[in-house]
Amino acid sequence: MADLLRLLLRVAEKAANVARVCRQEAPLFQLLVQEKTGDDKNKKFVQDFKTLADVVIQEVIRHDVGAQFPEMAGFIHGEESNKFENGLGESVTVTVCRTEEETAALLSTVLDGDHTAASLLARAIHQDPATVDTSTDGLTVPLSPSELGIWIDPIDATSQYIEGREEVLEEGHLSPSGLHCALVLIGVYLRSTGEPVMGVINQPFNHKDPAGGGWRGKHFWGVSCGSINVCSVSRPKDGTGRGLSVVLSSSEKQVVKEALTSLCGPDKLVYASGAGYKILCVIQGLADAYVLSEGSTFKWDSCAPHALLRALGGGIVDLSKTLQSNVGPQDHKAELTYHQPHTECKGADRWANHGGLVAYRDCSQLCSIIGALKGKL
Ligand code: 2IP
Ligand code: CA
Ligand code: CA
Repeated sequence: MADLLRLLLRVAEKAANVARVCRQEAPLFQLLVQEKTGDDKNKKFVQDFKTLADVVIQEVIRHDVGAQFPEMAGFIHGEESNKFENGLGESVTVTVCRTEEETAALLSTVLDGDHTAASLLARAIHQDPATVDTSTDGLTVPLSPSELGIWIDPIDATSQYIEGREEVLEEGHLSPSGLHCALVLIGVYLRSTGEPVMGVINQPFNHKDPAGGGWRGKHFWGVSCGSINVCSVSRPKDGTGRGLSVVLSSSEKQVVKEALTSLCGPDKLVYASGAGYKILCVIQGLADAYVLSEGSTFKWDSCAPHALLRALGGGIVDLSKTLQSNVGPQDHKAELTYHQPHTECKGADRWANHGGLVAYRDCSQLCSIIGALKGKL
């Protein structure tokens, strides 16, 4: 299934192009950042456009993967629904059509007849992305499409995407907020066990082209399946003696901050936006772990980066299950899985990571964190 990986890298790059186009092209950008003033219809329209960027990206991914792997078509899930109500109260199903013109015509009905904006979006959807350098040659993945399902978060950290603050990233340095926190996340899991087996992360706004050609992205991928564990990011050097560093949401509970300060020291706790970006920081070694005590992330947030962490020898556990369990945190029963909804819940909550989570690269560091939090939550 190395061809699935190559397809996901390509389609994630296409998704990143759509995300960049929405910020770069004036007619789309104005819709994205327009102040929410004016009458209700206008407010709703602006709100809708923000969702539309997400919906369009998710549909592009779903369309392209379903076209090449029809066996997967019914198992490609994401954060967004493609049913859309436009400013006139009409219900429109957003799909990728056969031709660019047809897609533009369909999008125009969602965009209340704004043909310019619709054509710009349709062009990005139908354009082949620049070839992504993947170095996946020689990789074989012993899985078949009929065993797999997919979780998509078309844009994670939407608030950072819309706010759009530009940061210059320093190599080896975690930058807490800004456009670079917005990520396209595509995760693949095994339908039978829910294990994450493949993940692609595209960071559409990694750096500005020095020659003035706008934003350039960066991509990351990983495969973890049986004895095959490959990741585009090499395992960061062991920082023994350096002390443990943990990344948190700025809205994390005070008790958690205090317990982790005792464990790591005050300057080893850092805060960053975006659930996906925080896990990416752990993957890249910019932090050792990400702790979240709330159920505020979903399967589409964690599936893709989880596969990369597993390929590096780490993982993501359910925090509350791990705290309750008598067996050690390495017990794989506490690793997050992706195939079963919480049937007692409604809507997005069916797919929430209810118990919170800890994303880690190193099991012994996970043990220290669990030790520090035991009895505190
Ligand atoms: C959000 C986004 C938020 C995150 C939240 C996610 O996804 O990643 O940034 O909160 O958990 O569900 P925080 O930044 O506090 O970690 P989206 O942007 O897709 O809604
Ligand atoms: Ca998200
Ligand atoms: Ca999202």
